[in-house]
Amino acid sequence: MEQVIAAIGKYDKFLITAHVNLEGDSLGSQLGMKALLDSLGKTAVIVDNDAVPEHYKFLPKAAEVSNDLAAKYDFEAAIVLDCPTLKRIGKVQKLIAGKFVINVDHHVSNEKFGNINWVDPNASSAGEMVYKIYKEMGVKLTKEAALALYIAILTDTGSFNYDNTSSVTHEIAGELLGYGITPASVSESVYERRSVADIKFLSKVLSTIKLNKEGDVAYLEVTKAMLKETGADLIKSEGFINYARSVEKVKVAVIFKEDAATGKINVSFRSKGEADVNKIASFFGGGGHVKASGCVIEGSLAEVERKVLSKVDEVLHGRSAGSK
Ligand SMILES: [Mn+2]
Repeated sequence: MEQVIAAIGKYDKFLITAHVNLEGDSLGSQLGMKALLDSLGKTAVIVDNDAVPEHYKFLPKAAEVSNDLAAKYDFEAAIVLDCPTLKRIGKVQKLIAGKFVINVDHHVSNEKFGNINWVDPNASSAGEMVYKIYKEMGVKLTKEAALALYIAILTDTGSFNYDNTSSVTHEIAGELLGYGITPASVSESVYERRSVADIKFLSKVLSTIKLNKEGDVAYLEVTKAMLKETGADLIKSEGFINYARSVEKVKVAVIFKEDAATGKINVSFRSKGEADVNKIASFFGGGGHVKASGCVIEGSLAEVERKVLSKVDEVLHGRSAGSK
């Protein structure tokens, strides 16, 4: 963290970015970081590969996130938040090529791609790490920054349910609430603004649930057809995997999503108990956390499912791929 603070002191103009498919932590940590740099009188711009999802547009300053990847940005250093690999920032990679890179992340699979790397897998979220920078530098939070960081922590801890939630997480959240944030209204804004199309989409995805023979792996499918039939957006399937994880005796939950934009299959993993799903995702070129990870695989849905489920089985039951 000291190196990050030194770099923040040394440079004046920053570009902030985070991973593709923005969610609560990537967005909240970026907005929190921008507010910090603004408070210090620095210049900072947030540039992301993807647009801010509809249910996060209520965040103050969310409209300032730029998706213009063709524009010229004047900056000396790039701050990359919540990203295990540089590839995860998508097309923003081109914009920051050759620049000084400050990598702040909590993924255990982080590849330390920056000139400075502060990676803390014990942090609940990148938002929590940004909060720690505020504290260490003695910078006062604004209400807007507190809200952004609260959302980062709230969403990455599954509303304080996952085991990355500690007493420290609650202490930080408690302090953030002191800035006049009401948890009920935040929760309503983030989680309770689904459309009927979203619910129909959810019902289609849930109806695909299957278990392996042992009953310790549950998996779901999202097909292009479901999106077409319901008019829902792929991003709305964020969190569906938790239904698979919630099945009794399940140790690993998997969701397979056909991505029409890339023609590939997005695979997400969640684990309950001891299983390390970062290892499984890493095997397929992805990564993440011990209990939550993901990867992108080329191939048909059926083909990818077979490969991945066989690997999960191997990790859980020690059988080699291909055997019954
Ligand atoms: Mn995160």
